[in-house]
Amino acid sequence: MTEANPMQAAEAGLPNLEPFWMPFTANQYFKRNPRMISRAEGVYCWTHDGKRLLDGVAGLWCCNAGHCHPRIVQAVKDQIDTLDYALAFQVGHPKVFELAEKLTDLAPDGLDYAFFVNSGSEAVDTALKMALAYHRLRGEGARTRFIGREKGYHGVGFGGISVGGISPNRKLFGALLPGTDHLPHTHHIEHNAYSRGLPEWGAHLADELENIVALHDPSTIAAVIVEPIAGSAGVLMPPQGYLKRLREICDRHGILLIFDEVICGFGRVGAAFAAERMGVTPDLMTLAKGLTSGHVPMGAVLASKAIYQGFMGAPEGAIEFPHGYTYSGHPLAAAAGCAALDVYREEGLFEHAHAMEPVLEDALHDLRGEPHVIDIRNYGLLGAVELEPIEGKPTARAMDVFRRCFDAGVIVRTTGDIVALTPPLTVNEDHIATIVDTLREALRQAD
Ligand code: PXG
Repeated sequence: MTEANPMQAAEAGLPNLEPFWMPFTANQYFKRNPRMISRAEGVYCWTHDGKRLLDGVAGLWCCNAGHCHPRIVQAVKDQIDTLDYALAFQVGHPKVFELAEKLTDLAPDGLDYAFFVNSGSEAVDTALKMALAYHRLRGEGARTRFIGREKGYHGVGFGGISVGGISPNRKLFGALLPGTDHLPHTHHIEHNAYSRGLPEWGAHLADELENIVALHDPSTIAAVIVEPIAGSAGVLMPPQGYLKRLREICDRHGILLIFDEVICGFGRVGAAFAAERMGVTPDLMTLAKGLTSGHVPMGAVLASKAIYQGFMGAPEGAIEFPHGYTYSGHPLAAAAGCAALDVYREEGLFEHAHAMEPVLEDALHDLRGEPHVIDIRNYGLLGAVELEPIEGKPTARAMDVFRRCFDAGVIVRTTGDIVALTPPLTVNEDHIATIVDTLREALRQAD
């Protein structure tokens, strides 16, 4: 074990790094090689020692309106001066109702109800519980299974890792939710390398759902959950027609379809939601990240009217859904959410993201032929460059590229040997050129 040295940290003007157990981080490496961000504005962040970085990943795919957006910051300041907290159960406060209306207005037709939580992981576990309870209330209590997908990421709750399909996130934790199964993933660069937008090959992979349904008996399946575009596993686009086929199969068997749009939502795909742009509406949708443009933690589940009404048969006075969190719909988060949705609309950020899509696409695909590159893919303001791994050292090459980009003033994100780009929706042509040129240089220098 390597411990951080508080003396060295103090000399570098940093706090003691040892006591904080960092999430999804190589703690020992970080504490010997800290990378700290202490300020941010728009598309830029600054390190504790004053170095400016162009943020190519909008925080962690969340600060869609850019960092410290003045209107969102002001809304949060105004809120904390007025109401810090209101009890969330059996009592309300106005901002969260305002947000529910704004959010359901933005949502695809049919998703008319919003339930608020504090993160994407909570949104996923909430949606899974809604699905189970909905079926039980309809007298179909045998529907207890969930179908996720290989390479899916649905956060880190027990439900989320059970339906998720990223093995390192599961294998340390033993028994998970019983009765889950997984669709095959759709990542096939042998067919789809260098696709621009949604790949042409692979809609038939959705038909595997029919086999899984037949295997388990449809009457035992509560819901199918997928990310329209898988983010964490490396920006994997659904083949053209794939989501529509999933929707048809779910409808045929009375199975609910959940889209996890924690990453895809709020303009990332050049529209409000992937469901809207791809023309497929789920029964439940999970959201977080861009909901407040990352300024305050918040997640949400959008539900169809049928699902909401399924709960409302309970006698008046009874709690219809015994679920919620102390901080569900927290006033600061609700204020940030209202301001973020206003900013997205009034600044036309979803339209801007759509307009920037071809710019990112052309810039990224121009990296074809650079060292180690084996695939490039893009959709909306989501892009990925997949690298040939170093033999025997998976992930090392992409981490090397990440560090080179960081040192050259650009933040990218890596997963496996894939470099992901998800800039704030406010980026312009010059920002995109800087990000991609920096990445090109890093690829040329990488091991
Ligand atoms: N669903 C999806 C699709 C996600 O991408 C979650 C749920 C969980 O959200 P919370 O708020 O509980 O973290 C996520 C989160 C990355 C990365 O760079 C991705 C996420 C979080 C942090 C890093 O791959 N996605």
